[in-house]
Amino acid sequence: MRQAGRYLPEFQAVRAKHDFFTVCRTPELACEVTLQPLRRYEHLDASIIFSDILVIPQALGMTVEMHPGVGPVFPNPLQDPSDIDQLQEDGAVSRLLYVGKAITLTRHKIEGKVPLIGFTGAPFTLLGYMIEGGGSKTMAKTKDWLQNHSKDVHRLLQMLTRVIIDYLVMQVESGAQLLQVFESSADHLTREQFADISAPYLKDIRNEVKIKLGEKQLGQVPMTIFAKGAGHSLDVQSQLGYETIGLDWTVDPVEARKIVGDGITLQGNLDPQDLYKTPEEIRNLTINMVRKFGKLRYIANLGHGITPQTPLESMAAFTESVHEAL
Ligand code: 1CP
Repeated sequence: MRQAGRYLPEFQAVRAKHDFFTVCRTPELACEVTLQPLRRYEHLDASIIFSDILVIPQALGMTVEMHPGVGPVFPNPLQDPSDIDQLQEDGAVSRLLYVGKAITLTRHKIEGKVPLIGFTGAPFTLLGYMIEGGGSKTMAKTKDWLQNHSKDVHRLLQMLTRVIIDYLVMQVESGAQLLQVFESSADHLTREQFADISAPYLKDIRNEVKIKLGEKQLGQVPMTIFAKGAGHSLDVQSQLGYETIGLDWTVDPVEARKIVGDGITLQGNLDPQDLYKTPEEIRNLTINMVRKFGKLRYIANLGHGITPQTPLESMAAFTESVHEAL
């Protein structure tokens, strides 16, 4: 569950005492909030390390703040392509070792009960936040860069790709058992743009991570791509080498399966807003969802992040219904 913690009162209690990025940077706190949903809900089958995709821009030297009720804010976003030269690629992953420490501690504390997922933002999504200075409905500035500074856009995407590869390898060295790559801003891209500025980098990430894990004799871990809003490019996504493709709720599971074939796991895709319905309605929707995906090569999940006001009993209804259906 993306940003799953924020609907839990026990998470809010930790946040009342500590700034968001302090929680990310303090392995004991990151571990504690990672474990909270597992303590509350007996039917969760996996866990995702508490962190955020925006720790990478921070490690490159940018300031990122989490403003309550607003979300992430960059006081000094990239304004001009020359600002790329100020980013500190050297040593970026060494400044993210606290994520690895949180993963190792959490792996020990989970005691094998469920697997622990590591994650990263994908290059285009991170670039968008770095240029917009936070979340954006229009991505107007990013689209201006795509139009007018195409070479610099690719230069920055390449830099982010290099950092992401080493960051993911470090997460596996630290104990992550599956890696998820979030291309959350793909919904701003056309099919042509997705093929140009997202897919090639996603493919490089997958290939290089697998090569580096092999060289370090770390075995292999499955990788998931979640490209929100890129249901128009499932054929392209299925060629990237990821074991799992995450679907948002706009994609029909039966149609998706036809396009990607039988060799790839699908993940998703209940609309998070459905969790505001009654437990009985949630149960019906969930059972119907599992029926459409089928029980083979399937990871039940929401189609995007859970929203902060989601009733606690909705998550119980959702997870229980998944187990009932399986
Ligand atoms: O469930 C968990 O706690 C797991 C940790 C996790 C993950 C996987 C968090 C903690 N963030 C993320 C990923 C993340 N962060 C994504 C990719 C997934 C997605 O598409 O939602 C994105 C886009 C972000 C950026 C971000 N961080 C946003 C979205 C802003 C926007 O543009 O709309 C927000 C609201 C955050 C804050 C955040 N991150 C995580 C939590 C628990 C929160 C809530 C804020 C808080 O506690 O103050």
